[in-house]
Amino acid sequence: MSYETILVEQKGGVTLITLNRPQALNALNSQVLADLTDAFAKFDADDSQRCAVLTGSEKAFAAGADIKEMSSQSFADMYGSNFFAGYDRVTATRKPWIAAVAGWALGGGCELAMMADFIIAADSAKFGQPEIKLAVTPGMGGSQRLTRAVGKAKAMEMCLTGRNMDAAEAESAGLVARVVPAADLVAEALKSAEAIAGMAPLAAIAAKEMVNAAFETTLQQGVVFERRLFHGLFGSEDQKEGMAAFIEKRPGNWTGR
Ligand code: CO8
Repeated sequence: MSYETILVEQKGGVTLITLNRPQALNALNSQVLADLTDAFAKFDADDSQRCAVLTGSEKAFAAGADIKEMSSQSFADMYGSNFFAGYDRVTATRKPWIAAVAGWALGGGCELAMMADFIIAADSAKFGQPEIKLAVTPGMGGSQRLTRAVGKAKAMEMCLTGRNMDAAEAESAGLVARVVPAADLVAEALKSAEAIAGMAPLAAIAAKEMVNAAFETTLQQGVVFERRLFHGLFGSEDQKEGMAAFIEKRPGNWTGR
């Protein structure tokens, strides 16, 4: 399947999606949204695919929503079309996916990266929510996900002043899982994705669901949700296989059942 604004490759059980609008530093226009939602839906529906990596270029993961596309829009256009609400379909992806970020991840680019299950950053990565400089605000979840990731002080400062965070600060603030040399970014992200793709698929989805529940529930509700999913995995063939494989000192052979 070929797309206008992204490249999609399958590498074993891992889908690599690369944003590909170099002339606009991967700015997110409506075509990118259409392409991404289709690619993520196909990834989620394909039983041969277990984890995805979303990346950009060396210079930019994505420099934001496309300002040229948005500039002349009216309130009625934006509100009437529920502009960019389609990204909810990306966040509804059930299988795990990783954002591999080099260069600029600004505005909607930072927000798209934060939709991932985790971010691996190149040492060149720069994260920011500069929308205030355009007399608007984050609109793809940045005020919520950035605040949950790094806390109120840094999120408020970034949203109010437009200050960027470099990779080292993003790691120490908890925005990214780890920082790697820029030259190794995609290889490192693929390595993590391959590790996830090698896990029993139902357990991987359950782990993702329960960690995400931590942001939606009280501690007690979250703990009960986790326990119920844990109990539920004992209804899977892979749980029997996984524990037998441990006892027999051999690798597990998963069926996804
Ligand atoms: N939109 C459209 N085009 C862009 C964007 C963008 N966000 N960013 C860069 N480009 C284009 C430039 O216009 C330029 O094109 P051209 O050559 O035709 O003039 C090309 O990409 C290269 O950019 P620069 O020449 O500016 O490259 P520099 O290396 O000098 O600078 C920067 C790189 C610092 C990243 C700079 O391009 C920049 O500041 N970009 C804008 C960053 C920004 O403000 N992002 C936030 C956008 S608003 C947003 O994301 C809202 C999200 C929420 C939407 C939710 C809707 C519900």
